[in-house]
Amino acid sequence: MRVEGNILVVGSSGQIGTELVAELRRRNKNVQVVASDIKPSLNSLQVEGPFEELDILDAKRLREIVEKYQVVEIYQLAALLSGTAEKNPEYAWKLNMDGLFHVLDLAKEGIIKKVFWPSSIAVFGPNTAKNNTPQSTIMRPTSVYGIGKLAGESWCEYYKANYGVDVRGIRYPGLISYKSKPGGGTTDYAVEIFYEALSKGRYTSFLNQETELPMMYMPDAIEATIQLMDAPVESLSQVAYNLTGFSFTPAQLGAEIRDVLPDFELDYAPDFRQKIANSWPSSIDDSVAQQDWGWMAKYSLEDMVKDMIKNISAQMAAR
Ligand code: NAD
Ligand code: AKB
Repeated sequence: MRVEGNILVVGSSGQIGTELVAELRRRNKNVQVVASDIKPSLNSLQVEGPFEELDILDAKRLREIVEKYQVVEIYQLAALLSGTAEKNPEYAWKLNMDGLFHVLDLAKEGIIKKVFWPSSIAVFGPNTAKNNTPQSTIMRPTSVYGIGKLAGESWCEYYKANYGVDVRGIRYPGLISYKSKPGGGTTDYAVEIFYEALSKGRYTSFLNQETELPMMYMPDAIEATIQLMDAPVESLSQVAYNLTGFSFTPAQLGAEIRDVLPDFELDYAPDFRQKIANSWPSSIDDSVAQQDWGWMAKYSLEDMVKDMIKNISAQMAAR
């Protein structure tokens, strides 16, 4: 894998960071992959390698860490996700935007050579075509989280066009994983359901049965992130790429789980996250990512369900 200096992952104790740090360390034995978060996690401390406590709102401390480790590449993952952001819009805007600026400004100075900043399907809104949503279309997000992601994408384009910053991103769909729990998003039900199915045999979904959303299994998301960061800069036409694995509704996911656990029971009690989900696409067209950097997801819905049940069962048995 191509990396010309040390790497910093900000927000490393979260759902993506936990797995990304481990995979970056596995693939880059010749460089230091520094994990950092406002809070350490058992996972990040267990994975061998440096960890620094960092509040991304503290630009001075960020610079100190970058200088200490001679970092040239930053993955800026620290954020409030859609559900949590809706409960605290002012702080969500501050964290999600200022965190990005602190990293982009180091890249503008030339200290950082490459930045990864994740966007989301939340950039789309209720006026966007729901099915097979294209890369470029009407956006107009209605959640505070989505407004921040769209503004962030525009700032990334601005820094790229005006200061030559190499910044890359993915509009991740809902991510499903078992190594670390999700951090307060609208798609979190699709992870919680597995833990409850295996521990209680039943689950109450906070989204209604017909809410279809785009999703992806975490191994594909990690692979995509690393592939995008490895792609030649000349091949990239976007700062934030549409990406998808598969789409399903809570009812369809329940039926897949029932294929493995026939007694599983599912009911529905939609809460405030239903409104957010209703404003997002049902399925995503990721053909631009396929064309620009050869993206292709590996996991199907059925593969993901079997793998989640196998791994969470093993975790529970080991307790
Ligand atoms: P997460 O909530 O699981 O992790 C975020 C991490 O950031 C947490 O460990 C938290 O402690 C840390 N953090 C919070 N405030 C911080 C601060 N001030 N300074 C430093 N660290 C701080 O989130 P995630 O799911 O890993 O998402 C990472 C990024 O990917 C976010 O930008 C999110 O919007 C984006 N994304 C995630 C998904 C998904 O389904 N997980 C989908 C689309 C986009
Ligand atoms: C969330 O639900 O907030 C995230 C996302 C799709 O951005 N999982």
